[in-house]
Amino acid sequence: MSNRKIAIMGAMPEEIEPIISKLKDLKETSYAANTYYEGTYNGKEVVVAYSKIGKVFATLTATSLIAKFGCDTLLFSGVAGAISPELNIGDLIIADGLCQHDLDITAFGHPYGYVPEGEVCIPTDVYLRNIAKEVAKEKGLKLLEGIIATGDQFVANTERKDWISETFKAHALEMEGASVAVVCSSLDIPFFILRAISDSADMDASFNFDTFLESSAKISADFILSMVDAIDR
Ligand code: 4EH
Repeated sequence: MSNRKIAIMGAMPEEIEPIISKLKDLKETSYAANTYYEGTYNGKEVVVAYSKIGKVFATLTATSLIAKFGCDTLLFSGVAGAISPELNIGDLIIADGLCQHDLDITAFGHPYGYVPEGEVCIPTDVYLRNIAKEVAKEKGLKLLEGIIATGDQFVANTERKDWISETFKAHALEMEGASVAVVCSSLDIPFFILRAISDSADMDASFNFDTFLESSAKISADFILSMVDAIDR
């Protein structure tokens, strides 16, 4: 049995509710204008929170989970807009790397997504990715692996989506993952980003998002809980 303290983070209440409802020994703590749920899942210690939407809130929550609550591993669960045509609503994607599609100091000759002393694409933990592949195999689920692009925009147009696709070779997009990546890589905490597709970031995105948020969030949350069971380091 590992004695790790695993952070499980989402952005919206719908993304973490299916996880909180399965915890034991639940204790709620208010911190930094948010609620943190400490508990156990099959004997493993976890701390769960939703950040609220976007990069700044996600940065605050990831930092708090690590620096205030003492988590030493971070798993993100949520939904995303699809870029890759291979991804349909409800499909799962794990990030091999995260980039910020709205970060732009190209006026100084830098590439999109880059600032000095940063990285365009921050890789996720290989051990956690391998656990995800084992879980997917066991459950007979399709699991895509690719770059996920993050920005403070709900993308609902194909021009922007195609630009992100070409510029970052991204397979999916959302609004929090790269923040978690910056925080965790800076603090040397192994992290993992899982997303189930809720829409395709096109003109139907807001309608599909509202329709599929709950069901796709649950697909991602259930998978994350199986990963918690499988983590044995
Ligand atoms: O946390 C935000 C949510 C949308 S904004 C990012 N999440 C969902 C992932 C996501 C996404 N991000 C950018 C799914 N589809 C996306 C897309 N573009 N097309 C939101 C949602 N509901 C109410 C208010 N804000």
